[in-house]
Amino acid sequence: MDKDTRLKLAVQKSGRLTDPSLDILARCGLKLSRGKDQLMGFGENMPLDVLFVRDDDIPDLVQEDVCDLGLVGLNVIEEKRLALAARGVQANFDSLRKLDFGRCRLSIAMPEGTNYEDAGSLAGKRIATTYPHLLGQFLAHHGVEAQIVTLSGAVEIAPRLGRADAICDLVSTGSTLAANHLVEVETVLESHAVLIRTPIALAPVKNAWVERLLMRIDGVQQVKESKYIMLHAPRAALPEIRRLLPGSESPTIIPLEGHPDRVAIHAVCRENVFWETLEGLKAAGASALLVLPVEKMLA
Ligand code: PRT
Ligand code: ZN
Repeated sequence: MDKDTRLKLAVQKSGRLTDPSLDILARCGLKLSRGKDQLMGFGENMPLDVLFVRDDDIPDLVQEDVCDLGLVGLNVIEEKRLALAARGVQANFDSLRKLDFGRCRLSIAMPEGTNYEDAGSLAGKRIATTYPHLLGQFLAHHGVEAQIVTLSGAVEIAPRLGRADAICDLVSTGSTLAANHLVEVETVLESHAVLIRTPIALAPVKNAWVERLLMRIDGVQQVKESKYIMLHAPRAALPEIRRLLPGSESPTIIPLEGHPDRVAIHAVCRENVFWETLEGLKAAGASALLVLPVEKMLA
């Protein structure tokens, strides 16, 4: 019964994606109560339960239809897709949404001072990684033959230990590479978190909730930077004002009682409104400027 009516979503139990995943779900309106074992979260106000697992297990859980949905890094998904393909198995997960967290890149890095021109410079080198399939695809794409040294972690110290000449690992700020005297030479994959789902048809109730969740995620992601701006301006300055409003489509223009040559303008700006923009608007004749955060948006 439950299997047919409640969605099951896999989320990383404890790691970089945990807080932003729970945050986006909360912003989508989900109230979760977590049991003592902390392995399951029960959706109190939506038929959606969260299963907390290691990120590497998320594609498998969706693949095996244990979970309907998963929140995981594109790097994990793409590595898994290639690993399955290598075994002649088709990946059973569809990407539904790109999410605006978990940003990083899978890069190849070499010790400082190494001569590097292009991918050809990797020929014959030993490259340590936890992403052998993505690295293999990159090398094949560039027609380079190199030795892939598959490790389960601590990739960044492999060159110092003499186990590799280069590494292929995730980078976000670059400080881990710098601390290990490594420099990035190639980007293999630009990554971010994604929402995946099973391609298997879901019961209509569940499907309807997936659609609702997606609409809410879109709303949440759109409003992040959005601002609602209100101002007064001379009618004659309208074209200039519209040009200055960042990312706004069609502002609402309201006549001002007793001031035929002035109007009030209300607009949603899809980008942040900086002081510089406000100063520009003021210089164009605007007054009574007010910028408000947007909490929810539904197109
Ligand atoms: O226990 P579990 O298996 O669930 O967690 P995990 O240790 O495998 O994953 P975790 O929490 O480290 O990362 C989860 C996901 O976050 C990854 O799959 C990526 O999609 C994403 N992500 C974003 C990152 C990073 N940024 C990142 N910087 N994952 C790992 N790193 C590591 C990287 O491997 C390197 O060791 O951080 C170091 C580099 O960081 P900088 O900032 O020094 O460049
Ligand atoms: Zn992991």
